Amino acid sequence: MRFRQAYCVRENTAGLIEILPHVTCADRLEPLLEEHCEAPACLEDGRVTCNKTIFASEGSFTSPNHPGNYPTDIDCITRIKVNPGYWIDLTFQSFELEPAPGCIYDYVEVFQDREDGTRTSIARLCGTRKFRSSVVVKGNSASVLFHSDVIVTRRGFVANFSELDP
Ligand SMILES: [Ca+2]
Repeated sequence: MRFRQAYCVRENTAGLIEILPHVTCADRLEPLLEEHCEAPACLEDGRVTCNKTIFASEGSFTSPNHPGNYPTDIDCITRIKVNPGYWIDLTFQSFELEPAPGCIYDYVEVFQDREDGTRTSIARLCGTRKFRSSVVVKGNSASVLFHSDVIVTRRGFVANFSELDP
């Protein structure tokens, strides 16, 4: 048996794609500009293993299948939560994604998540970065969306995060 995990996304008024919790999807109050559901591709073992939530003061995660190439047509959301009152320092120590102007094909997008459920895009990254790249999230909750389109893959990334005393 193969399992798929579906989730809903919408484009907000700023033109950013937001991932909606199922409960919000089913019982939303505000009309949406656009809404559709996407089912990520199944991985080899039949389970989608790339969505996860990490509650820790520090940790690391990688793109799926790293250091092998990531799969095509996949979306992974890694939610990070550190202790209240701290910020998040997110550092990519290895980063190799399909390059594109505007990062329209494959990308990593870092969001700051707020307590009221809103989410702000902080950075969208793609291509190859030879040096460590850091993104600071000025809050204790973040989501990192990794997206790949239907063709061309690379090795992906290794990301480390730690809490930052503002
Ligand atoms: Ca691609």
